[in-house]
Amino acid sequence: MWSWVYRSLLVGVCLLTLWVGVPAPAAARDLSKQAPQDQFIQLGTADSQLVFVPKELSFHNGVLYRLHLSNPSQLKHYFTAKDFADAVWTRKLEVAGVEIKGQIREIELKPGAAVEWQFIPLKSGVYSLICTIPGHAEAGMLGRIIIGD
Ligand SMILES: [Cu+2]
Repeated sequence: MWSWVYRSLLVGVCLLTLWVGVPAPAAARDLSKQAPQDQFIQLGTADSQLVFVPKELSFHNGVLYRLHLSNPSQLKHYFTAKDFADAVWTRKLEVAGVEIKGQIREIELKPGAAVEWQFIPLKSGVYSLICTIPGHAEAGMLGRIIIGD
């Protein structure tokens, strides 16, 4: 009689342990609904240096970013980082009241222009950034973008 009670209790405790020990499935999260994290990059400088400021940007996978690009110089510049662009999901590109959705490959900024790019990095890596205007990369208009976990 008592052994039957003990055995039942033991089985009950084991079942309870199994039940408690099974993790619940993670709640699915809509990554596009995060509040964006702001980052800034300047293409060129007001005194006409051919540089990206900063020269290096760093992002984390799965985080929504709003990258503010601006060109304070007197020359036009390109933000060209094709492999980086392929490693992110673009939510939108916003400029002067216009929103552009879809994959972004390259952004050209005329003197004084500014644009906001919202994206979520998807793939870790170190990507090169370059301004493709002839002579600009040679003069130092190069950078690096890092995506990590
Ligand atoms: Cu340039």
